[in-house]
Amino acid sequence: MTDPSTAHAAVQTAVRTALSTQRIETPSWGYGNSGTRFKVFAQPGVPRDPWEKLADAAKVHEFTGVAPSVALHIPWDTVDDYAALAKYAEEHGIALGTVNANVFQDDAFMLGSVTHPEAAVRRKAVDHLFACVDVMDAIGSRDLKLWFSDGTNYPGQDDIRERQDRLAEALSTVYDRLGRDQRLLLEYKLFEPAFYSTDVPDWGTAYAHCLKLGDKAQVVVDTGHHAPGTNIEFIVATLLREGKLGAFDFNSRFYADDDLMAGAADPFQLFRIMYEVVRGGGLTPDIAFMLDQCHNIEAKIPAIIRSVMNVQEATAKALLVDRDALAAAQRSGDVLDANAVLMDAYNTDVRPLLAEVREGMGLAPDPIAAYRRSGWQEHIAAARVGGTQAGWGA
Ligand code: PSV
Ligand code: MN
Ligand code: MN
Repeated sequence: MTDPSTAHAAVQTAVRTALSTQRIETPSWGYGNSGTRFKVFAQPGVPRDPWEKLADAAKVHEFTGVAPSVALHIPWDTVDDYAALAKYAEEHGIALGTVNANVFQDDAFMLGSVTHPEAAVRRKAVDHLFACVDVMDAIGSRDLKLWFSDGTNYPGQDDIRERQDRLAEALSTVYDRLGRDQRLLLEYKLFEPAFYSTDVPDWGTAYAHCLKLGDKAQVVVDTGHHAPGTNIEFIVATLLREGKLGAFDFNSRFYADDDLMAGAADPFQLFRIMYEVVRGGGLTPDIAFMLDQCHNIEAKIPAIIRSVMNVQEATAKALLVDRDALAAAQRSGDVLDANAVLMDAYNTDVRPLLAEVREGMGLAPDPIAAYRRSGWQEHIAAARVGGTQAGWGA
C-alpha cells in the first residue's frame, strides 16, 4: 500500500505541474477601450493599434507566466503584414493565437451574414471567413473561431429552417478550406443582437453542425452566453464526453452577455466548470482556454491579469478535489459526503499554492502588485495618446 504522505506529495507535484503548464489566451480586444451603447469611457494609455495590444498582452504573460498567446479579431486587428505581426509577438515573448471572424459589423449583414436570404451577401460573409483563414495561414494559427450574430427579430421574418441550411452550407465551405492542422470553432449564444431567433443559439445546434462537419469542427463554450440558471458544467461534461469541446471564452455575467472579468461574478460556477474539465481530461492543449471580456470601467491590463488568476484559482481548486473520496461517497450514495468533498476543495485557499507555483516559475508571487511596480501603466499613459476602441460596445 502506498504511504499516504507519499501519495499526497505525488498529488501536490501533479497539481503544481498542471498549474505551471496551464495556458490561457487573452483577447486583443480586451486591451482596447470598450463600453456599452450608452458610453465608452476612454482610458489613458490604451493601445492605438494591434502592435500596442500585443505589447500589453506581453505584460500579462510576463507577470502571470501562463498567458503566452493572444486572440485576434479581424478586421479589428487588420494589419498589412501578418507575418510581421507574428514576429513582433514572438519578439515580445508571446504568440498569435485564435483568429476570430467578424461578420456582424457590416451594413450588408443587417439581416444575417452566412444565413442571409440573399446568396450574394452570404458569399460576402464566406469571403471574409476565407480571408480569416488566410490570416491563420500567415501567422500559423490553429483555430478559426466563428460567432454569428445571425438571427431574426420577429416571428415570420425569415424561414428559420432554411437559415440552418444556409448556415450548414457556409460552414462546410469554410471547413473544406481549412488546412490539415486547422480547426473551426463554432460559438453559440442565446440571443443578442437578434431578439426572436438566433441561428446558433445553443450548444446543441453548434454540436449538430460540428458533428456533420467532422473532426476539425469543435464547439466553443462562452460562459456568458446562456440563460440564467443554465448548468454550464453539464454542457462542458457532455461536450468533453463527445470529444467536441474545442474552446472556452471565459467571462462573467450577472444579467446577459456582460463580458465582465472571468471568475468575478460566480467563482463557484467557474470552479464547477473547471472540475468537469479536469474530470473529463480536458486540461490539454486540445482545448483553448480563452478570455473574452471587456473592461469598461476598470484598468485593462490588471483586470486581465486578475481574470487569468481567477481561472488559475478555479483550476487549482478543481485539481485539489479528492477524486477517490468523491467517487467512494458517490458510489455509496452518500449525498452529504460527496457534496462535502467537492466543497472542501472549493473552500481551500489556493492563493499560497499559486504564489509558490509562480515563484517556482521565477515570477513574483503577486502578479498584480508586480505589474503595478513595473511602471508599465505610467509608461503607456505618457507614451500613447488617442487609444482605439476595442471595436465592441461603440
Ligand atoms: C459575441 O458576443 C462574442 O462572445 C464573440 O466571441 C465575439 O467574437 C466576441 O463576443 C466579441 O467581443
Ligand atoms: Mn465569445
Ligand atoms: Mn459574447
